[in-house]
Amino acid sequence: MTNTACLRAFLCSVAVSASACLAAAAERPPNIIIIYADDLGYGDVGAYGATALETPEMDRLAREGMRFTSAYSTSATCTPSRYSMLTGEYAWRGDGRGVAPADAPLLIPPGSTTLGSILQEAGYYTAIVGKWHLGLGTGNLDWNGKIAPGPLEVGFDSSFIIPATVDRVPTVYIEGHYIYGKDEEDEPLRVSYRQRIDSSPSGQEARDTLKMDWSHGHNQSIANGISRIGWQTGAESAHWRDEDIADVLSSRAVEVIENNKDRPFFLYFSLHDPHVPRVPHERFVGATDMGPRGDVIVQIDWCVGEINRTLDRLGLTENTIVILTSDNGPVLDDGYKDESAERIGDHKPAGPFRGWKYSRFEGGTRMPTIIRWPARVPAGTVSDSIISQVDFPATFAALTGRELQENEAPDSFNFLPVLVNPEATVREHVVQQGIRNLLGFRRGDWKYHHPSNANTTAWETGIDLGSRPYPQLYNLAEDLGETNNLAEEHPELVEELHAELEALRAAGRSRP
Ligand code: NG6
Ligand code: CA
Repeated sequence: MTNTACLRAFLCSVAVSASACLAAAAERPPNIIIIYADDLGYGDVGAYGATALETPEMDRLAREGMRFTSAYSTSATCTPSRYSMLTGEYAWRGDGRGVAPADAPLLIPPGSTTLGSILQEAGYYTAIVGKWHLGLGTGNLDWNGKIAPGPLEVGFDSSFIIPATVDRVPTVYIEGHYIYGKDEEDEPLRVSYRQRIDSSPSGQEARDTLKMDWSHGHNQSIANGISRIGWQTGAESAHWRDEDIADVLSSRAVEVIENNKDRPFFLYFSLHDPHVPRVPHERFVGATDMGPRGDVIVQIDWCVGEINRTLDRLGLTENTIVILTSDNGPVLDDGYKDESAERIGDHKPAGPFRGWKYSRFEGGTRMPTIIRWPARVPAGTVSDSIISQVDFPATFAALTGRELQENEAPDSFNFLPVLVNPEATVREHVVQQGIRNLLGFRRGDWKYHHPSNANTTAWETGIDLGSRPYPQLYNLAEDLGETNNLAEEHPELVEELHAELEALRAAGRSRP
């Protein structure tokens, strides 16, 4: 079948009437935009119950689309979640896919099947704007030459990225294969996470000059008055101003949409907020009573609004799939003194769940997730079906009529059926990865944590990762907060879930 015929078959199978089916046949494939927040929690969004801040643009997506209560990132940190979302393979299947420094070699081998390559094959223009955090180059990266391989070698036609995180050096954007905005006379950029290469004072030494003080880590090179993880020198003309990152990324995202309004496009809009350092633009300072963490969530909402307004203006809203979600759970103090804990009040960043970023408790990976596609997805619906971000490749492959080979996207399930029927079940189980190799396994309403002797707190954050030397078993139907360990009452179930997790680990795949 051709791509168009396939799309037509899917649309017809879900269309309610023959005339809708005919209309669908004439339609071009939907545009796809993933708005990926960084460390945004389930409880941080109005549509998920937040009242301490307002998120009208995200709430609009929920009103006009489907809101998920059991949608997961694969992991409780950034790098593995993004790896899984783009490749359709659980990141814990391989080594070296934990939180990556900016100069880690590219984690996705060039030429792999990725979400981007699948959509390229289907004729989409594919773009990434924002945080990458999956490594660049092949080791010993020269930041002043051609920076490759990177996004352009794994499925993106254009790329404007923050290489790792904003709290890590280098503090420059990369456009295509090159540093963006560096004056030619400026000193070359050098980066090291191992040794000091910088003669200017560090965040440790010049602590009293900092715009935002650090609380743990984050005390090496200073840029824009904020000290970071790692050392850098040179390329000062290219340094970003943290206050402008949301504006810069949004204007790039809007440009991608405008430039491609006449053909199908996929935009991976990967925000920095509300990750640390939390530095809202001046116009958002004081937008909430919660300090910078609340203010940058309002700033995210503005970014979502930029997408909404652009789609409306260009008449693209109806046939664009917009997915709003986050890469891992929330965190308060993640290394800077930004009053996030002191001013939290009654706000519950992880909603009803136990655990935070880094943790295999639900709060680490159960993500606010809204999918709007006015042409197909019923408005104002809520789905409790289990889906995961690792499902994006299979879902969009199905949408474009591409069959996946057995070795492609081996953990990815097609969730198109849920988009037209919120009660459909497409996966019975999902694996949740915390740091320190801690895995959680949800099947139906049961959540199993395998026993582990790993240290249970994440650095100075004090976050409970869920590590215990004995098994844990929770019934999420009555205990969303994972407080009542039923492992001793149900030893047979513990054994069954343990065996199932081990089997899908050994099989190298979990899609049947
Ligand atoms: C940790 C950092 C944290 C954050 C995280 C990555 C320390 C003590 N903590 O190592 O601040 O940068 O890595 O976050 O350095 S993530 O969302 O990109 O995974
Ligand atoms: Ca993150």
